[in-house]
Amino acid sequence: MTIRMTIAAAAMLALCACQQAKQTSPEPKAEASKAAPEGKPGITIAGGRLVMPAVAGNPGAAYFQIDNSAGADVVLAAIAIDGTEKTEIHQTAGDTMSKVDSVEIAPSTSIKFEPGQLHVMAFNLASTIKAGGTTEMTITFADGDKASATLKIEAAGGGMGGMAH
Ligand SMILES: [Cu+2]
Repeated sequence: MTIRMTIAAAAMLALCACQQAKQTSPEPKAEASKAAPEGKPGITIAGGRLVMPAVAGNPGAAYFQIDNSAGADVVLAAIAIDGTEKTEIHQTAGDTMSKVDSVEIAPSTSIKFEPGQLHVMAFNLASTIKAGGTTEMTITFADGDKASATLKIEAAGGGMGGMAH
């Protein structure tokens, strides 16, 4: 009798522990999917465009605006663009541009990637990247979160100046 009660009590304890664990464990993160663009709470990406190089084989350049209305700093760590082999974040200063490893966006601020300033160089464009089309950009933040946005693909020299490398 005593033994049986102990086992029953242990089983109940185990059940309780299990239910508690279920309640406190965070929701699993959704898998990356092309059908459902990813978003990061408080982060808005607008005006995304990818400008084709004037000379085929040269890198293209991507521009967009990113707003941080989250209550904390977010750090943009990497950018991937469908149909490009790799990207680099660059900052233009005078006649030169240098690679930037990460971009910090303070709370309640926005940062513009634009010609002659901060921009994304996109290397080895696939033949699917054509002016008039669109492609997907996915930003990875330092905390591992991602946000994606559609980029309009524009022909070279869209009135905003070229990108000399
Ligand atoms: Cu550049």
